[in-house]
Amino acid sequence: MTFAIVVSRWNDEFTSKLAAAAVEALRQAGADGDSIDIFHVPGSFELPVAALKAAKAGNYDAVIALGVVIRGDTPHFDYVAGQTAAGLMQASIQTGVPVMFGVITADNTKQVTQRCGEKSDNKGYEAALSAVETVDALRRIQLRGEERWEVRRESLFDVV
Ligand code: INI
Repeated sequence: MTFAIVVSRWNDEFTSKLAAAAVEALRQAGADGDSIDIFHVPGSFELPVAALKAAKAGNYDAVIALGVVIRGDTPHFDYVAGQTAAGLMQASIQTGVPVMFGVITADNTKQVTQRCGEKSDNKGYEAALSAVETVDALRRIQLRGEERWEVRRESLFDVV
């Protein structure tokens, strides 16, 4: 499996931990260094366009988008968080390539810290494992569908 990790530089002290944990999870799942590419973008708002580009490149089985959006005093949070989530889903559905939502949306840095810990306490780690599981599920769906088509084709052939 090959993976693109797109990471926001905004709140870099946290997003770097998400990226490190994502790589750790992928390596533990059997991915080697050559099968993981990491790309940085300025903020979470730019994650969807980067994820779409990676998904369209055709060389990645999954894209893992990592960011941290923290609520402030203005409605800015709602626009950034909402559009980031919607854009990532759109990139995934539009291309058929799984795009993982490894974006922490939080009210404060304490909540963020709790989600940047070790293994399952880290949103990047969790997103990476979800990527592996989803790629595997999609491959099994594809194979099973092809097998079913083969069975149907053979039965049609018998009739003719
Ligand atoms: N980007 C984030 O990833 N997290 C934030 O908390 C954040 N805040 O708070 O503003 C943020 N803003 C930048 C935004 O993602 C874009 O990079 C910027 O608007 C340029 O398009």
